[in-house]
Amino acid sequence: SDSATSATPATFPDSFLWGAATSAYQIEGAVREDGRTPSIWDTFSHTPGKTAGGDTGDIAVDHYHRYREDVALMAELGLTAYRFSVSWSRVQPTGRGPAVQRGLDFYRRLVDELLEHGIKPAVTLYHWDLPQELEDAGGWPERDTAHRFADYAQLVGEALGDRVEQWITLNEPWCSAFLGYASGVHAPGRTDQQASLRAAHHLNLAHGLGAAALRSVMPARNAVAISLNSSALRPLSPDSAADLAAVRRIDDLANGIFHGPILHGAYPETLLEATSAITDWSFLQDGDLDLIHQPLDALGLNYYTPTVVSAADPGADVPRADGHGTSDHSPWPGADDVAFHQLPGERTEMGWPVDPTGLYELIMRYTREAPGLPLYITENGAAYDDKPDADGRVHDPERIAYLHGHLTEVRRAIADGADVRGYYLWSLMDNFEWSYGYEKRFGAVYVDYASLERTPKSSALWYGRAARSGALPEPERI
Ligand code: GBH
Repeated sequence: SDSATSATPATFPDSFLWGAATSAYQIEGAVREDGRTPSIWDTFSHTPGKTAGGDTGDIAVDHYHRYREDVALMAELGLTAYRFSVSWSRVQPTGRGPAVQRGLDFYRRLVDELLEHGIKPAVTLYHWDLPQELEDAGGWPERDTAHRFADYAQLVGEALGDRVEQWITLNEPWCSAFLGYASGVHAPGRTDQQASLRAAHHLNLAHGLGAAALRSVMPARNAVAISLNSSALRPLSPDSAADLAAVRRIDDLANGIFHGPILHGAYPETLLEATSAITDWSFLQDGDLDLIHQPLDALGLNYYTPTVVSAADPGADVPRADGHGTSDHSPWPGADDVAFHQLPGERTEMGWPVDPTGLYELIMRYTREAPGLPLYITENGAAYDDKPDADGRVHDPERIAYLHGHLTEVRRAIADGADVRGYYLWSLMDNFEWSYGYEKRFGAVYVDYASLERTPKSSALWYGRAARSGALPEPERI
């Protein structure tokens, strides 16, 4: 990136974590083993027409059986941290009641394997796979789901709190609420804007109750965080007042609806007003904001691409790029007068424009908004059309360039005073990319879906070198 100046130090702090991330449903497979029951993603992926090619996570990359090999690979590459998620329906099959020990044992073995290899585990409790029984009882639009999550958080905290220091309550609640309940491109596939706003509030409540439950059972040294897909927003025309107003509308619906209550103990007034035709927010009860506004030890930012918006006539046939498959339903409640655009220029295989400056902007924004709160980049990465060449190697120079560009912006932010403690590449290996099935490859490690054989791509080797040296190798060196 042009903006990274030569004044930026070449190296990252010694304690910087060089990680990779995954999530349970995307990699584990073994969906019927050891007492696990279906989650909303099992149901959704088995519903015809919901995922590309009808792909499901039934086998995924069989990590449940191959975790030792996967941990060994991470260690060989030189990674120092690994972020994974726990499958709720493996631990608590009905979403209620006591824990299934066989389910927890898998995560105990995984964590022990990581620690033996000197890799620091970070556990995400919820990466979109609600036990189906809880959805049958109403899912996230129901308040009780937040209490069920707190019980589940306590069970996992009791089981792993002695050996895992880094905890993340929820991954990207925006996706759970608005892709799951408004646009319907994610499980459970509902298209009800009012339900999606209720879901967002109950996810916030789940975060707060879950954070408190974790703290009540874990050693005080452990850190509790949340991972948000914070949007870097840009007006289509920077000089247009209407486009700037559209940025503020979407900023409330993308960022403020989560950061507001979690970091500041309040929803933006402008959000409550702009959605008042959809809901009166009567599900927001006295005391909820205090419960949500728990002390946090860190904030996780997931970043892929900026979001460009403009004002549009309501009802006009505007492009609606939600980057997650197509739907006639918008994931933005009450924002039918906003249009979404893609930046010109380079795109990844998802069609997402490459612009590392959005990551710098977000880091600096949250450095200002939450002074003193350590930040982690809990996801960043790209899908490319990777294929093994004749000698079986996988060369992915575009991914190396993507990682180099984004890590350069992280380093620039650190030089400018941001407290970024680590980076988790999305993803360790190719996996089930939700509605896109196995069509999109985000891995630094290539997976042959016939043999399930793993092959590090050149980006994995490049990233491993960065991890070992604490500095970014020149992209053209590999
Ligand atoms: C992450 O979601 C997930 O945590 C991970 O499981 C997944 O595999 C990975 O990214 C890759 O997709 O403004 O309407 O265009 C990323 C989800 C993608 C959500 C971009 C917001 C833009 C929404 N984000 N998206 S829109």
